[in-house]
Amino acid sequence: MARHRLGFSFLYFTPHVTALHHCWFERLRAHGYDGAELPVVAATDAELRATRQALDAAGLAATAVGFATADADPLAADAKGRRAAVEHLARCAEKAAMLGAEVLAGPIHSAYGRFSEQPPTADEWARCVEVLRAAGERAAKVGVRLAIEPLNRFECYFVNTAARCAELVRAIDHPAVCGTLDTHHAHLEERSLAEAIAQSRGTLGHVQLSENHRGTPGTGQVDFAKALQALDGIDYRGWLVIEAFSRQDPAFGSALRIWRELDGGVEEVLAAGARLVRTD
Ligand SMILES: [Mn+2]
Repeated sequence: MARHRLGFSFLYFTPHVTALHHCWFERLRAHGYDGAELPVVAATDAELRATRQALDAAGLAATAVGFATADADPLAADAKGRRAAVEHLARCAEKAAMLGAEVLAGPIHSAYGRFSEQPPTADEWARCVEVLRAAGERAAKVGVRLAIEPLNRFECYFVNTAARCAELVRAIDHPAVCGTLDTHHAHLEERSLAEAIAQSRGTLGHVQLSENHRGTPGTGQVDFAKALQALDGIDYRGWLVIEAFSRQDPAFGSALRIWRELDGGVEEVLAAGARLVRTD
């Protein structure tokens, strides 16, 4: 199996990383991780500079995670809203670049948590293509790729599957725009994880490994060995980021519908995540 760079998402701790969280970088390194996946939407420039310094000191790289918001929605019917979406995503890409990240993943296709209560329309598709192409052009200028993440039906209505994400990436047709696959969402939406990955050939730029229950990876129903094998089958060379959620930040935990303990602590999650990927 190809050796992938292994990351750990700090959304486990918080949607807003500050110096309080930098102590975990050394633990990631100790467990064999190559990088941290860091949320950028709420981060200030000063925080990003401090985080970059702490990453460098620990010998870690970064990937970034962001999302589209209600006032910066790529699907907005008005041109002003879509311009705001391009600016928001361009700004997220700039923040990613400040961390030294080359990829910004997440649900950047539509405002997180907003539902039209209807299936997606052709007009929405056209707006999304236009906005993400323009945002990709801006991201390319700072050396960042936008990696569109499909979410399950309970978190979004616009991109639920790998096939639709691949179709969207092909329609956008920009070298700085690619797709993400998160095994948690795929577990809910796909007929087969292997088939979903095969359908992502040529468009997949980022992978998040996450359990069906969002807790310690390897303790649930997701077949990670099969996913890794399928990723080798499409010659995937990008990051593998361990994504688990908790109630360490109670408000964020509630927003993500985490209502119980899903793990035995961060050390357990870090070790289990590394074990999934570092079989050599
Ligand atoms: Mn994810």
